[in-house]
Amino acid sequence: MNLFDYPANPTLNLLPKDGTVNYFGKIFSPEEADNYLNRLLTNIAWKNDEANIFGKTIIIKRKVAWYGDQEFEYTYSNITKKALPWTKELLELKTTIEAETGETFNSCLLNLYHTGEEGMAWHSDGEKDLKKDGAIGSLSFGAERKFSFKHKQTKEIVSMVLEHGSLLIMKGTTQTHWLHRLPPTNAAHQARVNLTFRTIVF
Ligand SMILES: [Mn+2]
Repeated sequence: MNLFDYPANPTLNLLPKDGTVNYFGKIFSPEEADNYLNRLLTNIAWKNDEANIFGKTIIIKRKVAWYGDQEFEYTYSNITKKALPWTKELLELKTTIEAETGETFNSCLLNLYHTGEEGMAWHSDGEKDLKKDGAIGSLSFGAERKFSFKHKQTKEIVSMVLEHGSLLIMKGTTQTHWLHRLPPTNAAHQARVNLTFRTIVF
């Protein structure tokens, strides 16, 4: 079997309009991807996600972590987090995807979905401290999961499968015009780790 079973075309825009999404497919061999998955599960300071809803703190099953060049503060769901310093594997991954895409990143939000029961509802990454129209590099390890975009006005939906060891880039006006989500599924029983490399501005 070839390491790269489904060659993807990273120059293809998967969105029909109002933004750019490029899928690079599997950029790591299965062995490298397994190795990163294990290292990330072990070495990342995973914490259950929390949301502040009407003044009440809700504990979420999905785990998260936040790393960066500096102790950036990052706020979402009304909770502010301070970035931890890069680990060895995160720096390796950042260097790899910077070379692959020609973009640069200064921070990374990680999500751990333990099984297919865990997902992420429709949202866009429109936080005010993110660089406007900056690229977001999304690496996936572990269970293959469907990922969808929905146009905010036309409600048009575009979906793809994010493979183990794969890279997806969202850039341009994608966050302004499109929502995205990770739907829950009965098909996935293994964990998925997702890393989204971003650029934070002050
Ligand atoms: Mn997102």
